[in-house]
Formats: sequence, C-alpha cells, structure tokens
Amino acid sequence: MASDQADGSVAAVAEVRAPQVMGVLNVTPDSFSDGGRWADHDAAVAHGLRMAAAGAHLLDVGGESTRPGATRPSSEEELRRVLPVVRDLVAEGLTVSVDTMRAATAEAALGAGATLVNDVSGGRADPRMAGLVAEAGCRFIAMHWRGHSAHMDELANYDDVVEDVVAELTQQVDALLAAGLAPGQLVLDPGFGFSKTAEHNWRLLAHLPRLVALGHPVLVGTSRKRFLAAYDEQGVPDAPADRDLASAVTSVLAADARAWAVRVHDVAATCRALQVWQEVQRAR
Ligand code: PMM
Repeated sequence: MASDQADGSVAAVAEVRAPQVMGVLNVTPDSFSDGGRWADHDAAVAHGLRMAAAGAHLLDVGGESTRPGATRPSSEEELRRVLPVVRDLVAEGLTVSVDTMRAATAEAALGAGATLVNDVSGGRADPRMAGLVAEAGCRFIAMHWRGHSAHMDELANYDDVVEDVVAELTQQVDALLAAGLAPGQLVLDPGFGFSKTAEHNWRLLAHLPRLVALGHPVLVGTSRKRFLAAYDEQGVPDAPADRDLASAVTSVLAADARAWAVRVHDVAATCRALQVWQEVQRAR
C-alpha cells in the first residue's frame, strides 16, 4: 500500500494484515470441541466448504483427537478418516493442512494435495516427520508439546511458562533446521491447552509478542479450549461450542500480537471480529 505525503512524495506504508483464519475440521468421533459432528465423510466435506465460504483461508483436517486423556487411533484408522476428506477439499480448490503427528499420514495427505503439515508434537512424536517435511518443502506448524494426550496434564510444570515454552520451542526449531527444514517452512505455536493449566494459557496469551519476536510466523489455537470456559453458580463449565465469543476475543488479541494465523471452529464470527480489528488498524 502507498500513501501520499504532505510534501508530495509517496511513502510505502505496510498494511497491517489480519491473521489468516484456519478452520478446524476434526474427522473424529471424540474431539472435545466438536467430537463426532464431522466424523462422517460427507458431513466433514460439507462443513469444510461452509467454513471456506465463511472466509477461512485454510482448512485443518485431523483424524486424531488430542483432548486430555484421549487414546490414539491406529495409523490405518487415522488415514481412513483424513485422506478422502483432504482429497475432496483439495479438489474444490481449497488450501488444506493435515493435523497429524504421524509421518505416514502427513506423506499421504501431501500426496493428496495438502500443502501444510500441522504437527502438535512439533516433529517429536514420529522421528520420520522432520525428514519427510524437509524433503517435501511444505510449511510445517511446530507446536509446543511435552507428551501424548493420555498423560499431558501431568506435564504442566514450569518455572516460567513463557520463557520455558520459548526455550523448548527454540530447541525444537534448532532440531528441525538440523534435520534439513528451511527456516521459511516453519510456523510456531505455543500449544494452548497442551500440558498447560488455565493460568499458563492466560500468561502465554498475554505474552504472545514474546513468541512472535522469535521471528517465525505464529499460529494461535485457543478456540473453545477449557481455559475459556464460563462457569455457572454450581461451578459447571459451559459446553465448548458456547465458547465462540470468548474465542473470537482471543483471535483479536492474537491479531494485536501480530500472529500469522488463528485456528478456530467458528470461522464466521472470527472473520467478523478480525474485520473490526482491521478497520481499527486502518484508522490509526
Ligand atoms: N489444538 C488442537 C488440535 N490441533 N494444532 C495446533 N497447531 N494448535 C492447537 O492449539 C491445536 C492443534 C485441539 O483442539 P481441537 O480438538 O479443537 O481440534
């Protein structure tokens, strides 16, 4: 974008862009946020198309629930869930990432036209992942991760959650670069809700600029997570699907911190919230 100055010169003014919106498409029977709703192939594809029409730039297709305590599907089952959905969404001209910790699933999804790999373990769960992604040359979303869902809540111990997450992600970046990834392939994610208490999540959200300052694009995945729950007088939390307003607020905070993308369930509400944010940036 260019703007006219009072002295007649034209100065380049970088437009501040809102984050990319990544729509969550869990093809699983048991995800905490939307478990079972899109487990059927046709329902999943239809939901992906709806999210794209609502403004999603990317669709994140996953076949393994990562809710605390979840058990893992077999590799074959994960592929059976994910692959036909990836293929059909790519055929519709959409940009698809595959949410998987398995190199075999990532490889098959890339073969079916996915262009990003989103690995909540940052390449730590499968020793083949880094080599595969380095070879493919695609974008790789590396999340902060300490262990599988079955026992991740026991691993939520930090001296200083912001500095510890920054240090562990930096170590992971070094490992990925050593395995052959180019710096431009990397996207970092602090991993909201993964081995984190509510307090840890609030601190990470408050200090997102610290992560952005590492120099890689940052993805923020707060949508519908436990720490955003509202509680009634009996102390009962609301349902995950009732947390979309709170989630949209966190997307605006992510935009303020200059995150590259937000991973969300309610694409329409997120896009509307980010439009408002963008108008305020323009008016500055
Ligand atoms: N959260 C979930 C799954 N995949 N991927 C990234 N990169 N970041 C996240 O925060 C993340 C993820 C779990 O949430 P869901 O059950 O709503 O998909």
